[in-house]
Amino acid sequence: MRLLSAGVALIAGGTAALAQTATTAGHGAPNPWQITMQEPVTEIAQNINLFHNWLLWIITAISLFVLALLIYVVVKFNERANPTPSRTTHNTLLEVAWTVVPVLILVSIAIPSFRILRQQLVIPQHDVVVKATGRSWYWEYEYPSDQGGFRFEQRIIAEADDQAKAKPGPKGEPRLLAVDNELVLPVNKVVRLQVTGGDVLHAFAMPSFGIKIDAVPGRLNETWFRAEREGVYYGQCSELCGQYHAYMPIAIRVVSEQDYGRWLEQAKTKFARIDGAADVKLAAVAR
Ligand SMILES: [Cu+2]
Repeated sequence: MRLLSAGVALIAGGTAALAQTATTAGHGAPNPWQITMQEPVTEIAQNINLFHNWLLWIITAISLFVLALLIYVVVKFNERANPTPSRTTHNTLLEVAWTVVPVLILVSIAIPSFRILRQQLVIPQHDVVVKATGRSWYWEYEYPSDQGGFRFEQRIIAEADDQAKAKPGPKGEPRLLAVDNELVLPVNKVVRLQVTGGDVLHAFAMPSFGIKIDAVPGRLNETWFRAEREGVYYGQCSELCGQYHAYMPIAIRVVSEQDYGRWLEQAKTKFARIDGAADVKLAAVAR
């Protein structure tokens, strides 16, 4: 009985802790003991969640159906229950059914799958453009000339000499996800995200936005998002890229339009300009 009440207290405590983490950590990071997907904050992430749940129904139904068939066969057609085996080799109706039904199931998976893929890759009229470059082992962001014209690096918070010794951020940001410079973007605006690799393959992944896109050297991949809630959202490099692959997190702070304007003004003076560098490169090409 004592064990039972201790168990109940543990579960209640765990639920309270979970609720507390959910409110303090915002919507953009995994919670302890979480088994569902991260809370979606874009329309695409919501559609991915719905698609995931639809697939769960389908695979559950198929698994139960196959299990029922197996049990039926074991019980009905074992040697004892069925001493004279049937010599049937073909059944046209059955063969048509087991071809047509799986085709219909696959079509019901393919339609929402391709719809989401199209939604991710066909970019609507954008408000902001940001270029993310994956490097070993950090991210670099560029706001092009008409959006501010600066660039900065985003690195994990760690002991100065060792990336692998990741620390929680100064404001209690989660270890392994806390970064020095967050990527700041406005809420409810279409952000066009350009992704490339600076040295080897990386991948830009942000679960609560429904984004995972490869960062390939020499190639510019594009996608987009419109975050519907302010907050700090965390993601990670999702393509094995070398020794410190696990230590190049992504942090996006989504803020109101006014706060974004204020941050842009500061960022223009704080970070390195790219306008000059771009002009020099163009001049070199012209020559
Ligand atoms: Cu990586």
